[in-house]
Amino acid sequence: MSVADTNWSEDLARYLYETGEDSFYTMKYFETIDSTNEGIKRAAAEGASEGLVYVGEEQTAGKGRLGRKWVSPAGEASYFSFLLRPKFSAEHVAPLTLVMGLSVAEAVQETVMLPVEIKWPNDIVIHGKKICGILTEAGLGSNGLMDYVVIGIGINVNNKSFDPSIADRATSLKLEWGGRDVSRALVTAASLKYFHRNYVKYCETEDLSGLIKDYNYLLASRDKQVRIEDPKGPYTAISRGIDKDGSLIVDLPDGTERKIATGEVSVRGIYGYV
Ligand code: BT5
Repeated sequence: MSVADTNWSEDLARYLYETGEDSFYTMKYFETIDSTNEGIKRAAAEGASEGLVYVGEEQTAGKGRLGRKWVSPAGEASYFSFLLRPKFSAEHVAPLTLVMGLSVAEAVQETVMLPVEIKWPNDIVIHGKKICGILTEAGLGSNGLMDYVVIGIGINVNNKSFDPSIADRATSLKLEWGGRDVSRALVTAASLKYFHRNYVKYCETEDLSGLIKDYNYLLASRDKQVRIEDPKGPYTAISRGIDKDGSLIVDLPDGTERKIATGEVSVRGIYGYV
């Protein structure tokens, strides 16, 4: 099967239609955009509805977390962001990044025969290298509920090489899959499909209870030793998986359990990035 994807936005629109996901998502494609997250935020300010998806062939100012940069050349990868208008309060927003991570991992599993894993909280890795980054941003309404949430995803699909500054930790589906081309439209449509499914589950309880099992199954560090880069001093522990709010539960050497909140510290495998 050929998966050449020169008209990939048309293919993406078709896959969303064929899976019925066009009832939730409305897609808009840009040859070039500063950042799909910024684009969705602008649309949100103008009153756009939940489910609006911006897809960029190229981003001129792709963003990571904490002001970091997301390398976003044209022609190889998938960059997309979408708008949610959740009816819950701010504390329920952070775990949505984990919901998205799980959804991308499921989509990658469906698209290629590769051992995909999640590096807590939200990096998707294959053979120990990062293939996807997720950036969630939110704005609060005057009533204390969320006005909007934007989830932005960058998936390295057909990248053949990476800038030396990230080459040791970044990879693409193509590089890991013996040089085969992978359809950007398929993996993007599948990510949106799984997110929609998982988001419905998330909204039932407003936490991860219905998704913990699926998430922990794909967690790279599960039952392995990890190094916790605590500002008070690093320590090692055994990772046991997440709980319903997305915290990582670890067992300390003295047998006690500790809960690590997302964003609090970084957790690494003891032999490298994962
Ligand atoms: C992330 O940040 O992983 C979130 C990235 C989100 C990107 C998407 S693309 C669509 C949407 N629009 C945007 O503007 N952003 C979102 P963080 O965990 O902070 O990781 C950033 C770090 O990953 C950088 O400092 C680099 O070390 C590395 N990096 C940069 N570009 C990369 C790439 N293409 N592949 C793998 N690693 C990369």
